[in-house]
Amino acid sequence: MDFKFKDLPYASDSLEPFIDKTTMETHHGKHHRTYYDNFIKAIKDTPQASWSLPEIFSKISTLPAVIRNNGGGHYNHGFFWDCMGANGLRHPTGQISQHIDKTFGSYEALIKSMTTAGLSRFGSGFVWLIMQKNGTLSVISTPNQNNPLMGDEPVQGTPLMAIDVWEHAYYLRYQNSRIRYLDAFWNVVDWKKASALYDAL
Ligand code: MN3
Repeated sequence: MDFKFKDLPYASDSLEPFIDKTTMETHHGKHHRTYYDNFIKAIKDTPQASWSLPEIFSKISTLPAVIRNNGGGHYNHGFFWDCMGANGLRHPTGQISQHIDKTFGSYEALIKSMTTAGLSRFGSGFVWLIMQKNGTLSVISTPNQNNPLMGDEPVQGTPLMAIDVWEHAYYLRYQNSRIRYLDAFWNVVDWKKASALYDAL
């Protein structure tokens, strides 16, 4: 596989004031970059160098922790950047919107569910909206750099939306207040990718 480290899909200051420029630059250019570099180093000259990320994640329990942590870190951040945008689609539309209403009652209830999941995650991790194989739309959280594609996660599925709840995602602007960061996130959310992923299922 040709694994790529991509630029942010928007200017690093374009999510201000909700997510600050320094956080975006550090988070993308240092944290994500380090996961990426360490992932590439970890798979170099191994069979995994020719696998796709979903293949690697499906067999993650058989692979070294360094691949889990850094491969997960690379994928999760790449996914997360696309979940935000300066001119994002701030409200889900179309089929995914109908499914959200049917499952959670309303978009506001989904926000509440993802916020609660983020606050309940002890330590570091991610919150996800996923589609399980059986067609159930679910909010889950994963520890560290795990994700819902990993074969040993208790609830697995296709990621549609992600929020990074590691302290490095919010500490500079919000210090220890994860709730203020989670509240701010919905001002910069972009549902375009989630809608497209849903429609492609
Ligand atoms: Mn992060």
